[in-house]
Amino acid sequence: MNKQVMQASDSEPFFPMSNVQTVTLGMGCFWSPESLFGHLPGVIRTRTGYAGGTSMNPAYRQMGNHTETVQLDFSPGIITFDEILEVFWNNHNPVNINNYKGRQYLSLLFYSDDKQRETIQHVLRRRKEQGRGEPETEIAPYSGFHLAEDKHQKYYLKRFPNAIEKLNEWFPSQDDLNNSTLVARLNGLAKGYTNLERILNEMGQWPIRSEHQKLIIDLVKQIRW
Ligand code: MHO
Repeated sequence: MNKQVMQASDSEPFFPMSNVQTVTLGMGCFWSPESLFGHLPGVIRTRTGYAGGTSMNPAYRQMGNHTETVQLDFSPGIITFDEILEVFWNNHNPVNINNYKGRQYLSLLFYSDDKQRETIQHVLRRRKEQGRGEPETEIAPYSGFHLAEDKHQKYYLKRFPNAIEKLNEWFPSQDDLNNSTLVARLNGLAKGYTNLERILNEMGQWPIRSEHQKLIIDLVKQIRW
């Protein structure tokens, strides 16, 4: 593979930066939600981190009053905020994670603007009408996010050393890896939320040059799982 042909910066981000929305979610241990959301078409980037607290410089061993969260950048033309919220509430039980490990694991939802706040109210009303009750989720305006340590980013994908080795050829820095849509999808694959065929089909729709697309598809096919 010729690294000169394509650097990570040529291929990423795969989507225009305009009209990208961000949301920050707490659903318990942040490893799984990063894989869950990472597999969804329309989710552009995922990262794990600490949010919601006031203590300085939180880290995994020193979380203070922060909570494990996953932060998503998504393209609302492909996946709406409403759909993101359904995935969020359908995939954890806010009652069960409260009171467990203090504030490390909480059901949290940090919205970015008034429009997101209105959508949250709308989805909550709809779910109530459907008899799904009022979730015990702390809902608040976004107040910051502290990126978690490298080993907590794309945690399930990192269980596959050959995948990381191959991907490092294209995404040499941890930042490149963190910000990659492809790496987010493969992290979903590593946890069993999607399969290779779906990822390859979706990649066919990505707005990247066809020679780059071919090289990325070759790379993905070479990975030994
Ligand atoms: N200690 C738990 C959760 C880790 S998560 C990053 C485990 O090993 O599964 O809180």
